[in-house]
Amino acid sequence: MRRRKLIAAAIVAAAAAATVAVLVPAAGSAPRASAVTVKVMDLGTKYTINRSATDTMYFAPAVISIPSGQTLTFEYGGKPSSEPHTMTIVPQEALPRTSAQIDNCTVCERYASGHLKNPKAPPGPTNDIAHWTLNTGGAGFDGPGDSIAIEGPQHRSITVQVSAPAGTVLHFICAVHPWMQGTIKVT
Ligand SMILES: [Cu+2]
Repeated sequence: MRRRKLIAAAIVAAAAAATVAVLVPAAGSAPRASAVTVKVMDLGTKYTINRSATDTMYFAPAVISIPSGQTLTFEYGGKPSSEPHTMTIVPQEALPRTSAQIDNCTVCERYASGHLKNPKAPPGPTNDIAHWTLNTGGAGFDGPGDSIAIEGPQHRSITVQVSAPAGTVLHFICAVHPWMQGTIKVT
């Protein structure tokens, strides 16, 4: 699915693992849950001549806490670019860790190719994202195979309900840029 070539010799894991506070106290009642937004930050590519290229794209925040049943919005931070991104739930043990695994992200293909117009063909200009939400299991984000995508100004934002029960920890990845990874803690 990847668009910008993974030419990076050195990939900066820029995922600042900040945790978002999701409980907003309401006057005279128990704390009230609020929705959460995850943005894609894209600080572009930095080159060091004859040395390396670093592609700086990351989820912000990469680690979120959200009450079960609340909504999660995924959108561009800043101006939407033509660079597509996904938030794809995968099993923790399937997350790519090494450069080789990231270069050849089999789990990305397995869990996110359903976004494509033709899931059986490689992504490209004639086989772009056509399905913005993939659902496996129950409705909403509750386990591997659930995935949402954004691409350009026409699809700059998408919202999904996190339906997994409290106590669940979901791991997600951008299938286009597999070094982009994060965690959803359902409370
Ligand atoms: Cu991405």
